[in-house]
Amino acid sequence: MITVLFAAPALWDEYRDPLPQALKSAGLRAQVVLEAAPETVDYIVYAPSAPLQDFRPFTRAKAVLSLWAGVERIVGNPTLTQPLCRMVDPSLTEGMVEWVVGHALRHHLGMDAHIVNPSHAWVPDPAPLARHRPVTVLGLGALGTACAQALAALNFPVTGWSRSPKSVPGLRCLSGPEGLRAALTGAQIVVTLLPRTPETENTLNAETLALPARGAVILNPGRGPLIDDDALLAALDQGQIGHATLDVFRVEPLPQDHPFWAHPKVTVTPHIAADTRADSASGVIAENIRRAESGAALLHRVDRALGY
Ligand code: NDP
Ligand code: OXD
Repeated sequence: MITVLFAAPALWDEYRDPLPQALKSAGLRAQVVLEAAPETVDYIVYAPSAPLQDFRPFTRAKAVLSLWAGVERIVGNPTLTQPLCRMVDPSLTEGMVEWVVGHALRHHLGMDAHIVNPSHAWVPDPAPLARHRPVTVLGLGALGTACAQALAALNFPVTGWSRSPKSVPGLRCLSGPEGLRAALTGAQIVVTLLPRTPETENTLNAETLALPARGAVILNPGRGPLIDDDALLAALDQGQIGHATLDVFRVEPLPQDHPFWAHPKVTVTPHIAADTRADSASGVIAENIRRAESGAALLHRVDRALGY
């Protein structure tokens, strides 16, 4: 019998049925528990809300399986010696594609001018075709690649940027610190889907925010620290950046007195770009446990040195 410790009690109501069911469907004889003697636990399911911080007593655990894609709150935990896997799940990806495409189209089509038009102004100002609006996606991982491909399928010319070189059909792919400048220069929509690591902090700063086309739009569903808040506010006030739609922040919930809330060129969404859904995430967890039990390599393993 495999013992799976569900270390995210706040999420238990959502996972109580689908997780045991998914383990059973994967052909595993497993029990999912909220508490257990640490030395009896085979796998740990983790979320940032988990009270569990000391992984040392879990001497038998073969993996820590995160319900979140972003692992910045656990990756540096010095007590964690077990392999760490992040969440890569088709539903999460689907949700992110919908958020990114929806917000990109809002700005591309200039929808706001028609949704709020109290003076009933008749100003025919059609949007250019998507093929004339360059988009840059920073981060070409599970989420960034799917979003970039969805935007490219709508004919946006899309540039993607990653740490290591990549080749993705339909995208212009650039990489490394030297590729960032070219990736941002002239972009009219910039999407940030990088993980939070020491290297990605303030990727968008006073210098790099000057590179996109004047009036460009920033969409940040990645992590708050990818952007220097003060530099963004200055770029918005100067008109260099036309609008920022932000889903993630340095402090969440975003404090009531943060200037983003009241800024006319900022849209705040409350970290809802993509939700981990229990049904599909349970299948991902079960598949990884099945693999580990059969001696196969774990999927979506985090590189502790890289931090993602
Ligand atoms: P991945 O790990 O699959 O992809 C990360 C991408 O970022 C990779 O392309 C990677 O490059 C690139 N990258 C990492 N470091 C650097 C660097 N220093 N310079 C350039 N590129 C870099 O992550 P996901 O796509 O699954 O998720 C991305 C992030 O989205 C998560 O970390 C999380 O913060 C956020 N997220 C937000 C959600 C929300 O609701 N707002 C929901 C889920 C995730 P390479 O390909 O070379 O490794
Ligand atoms: C995640 C998130 O990382 O929801 O999964 O932000």
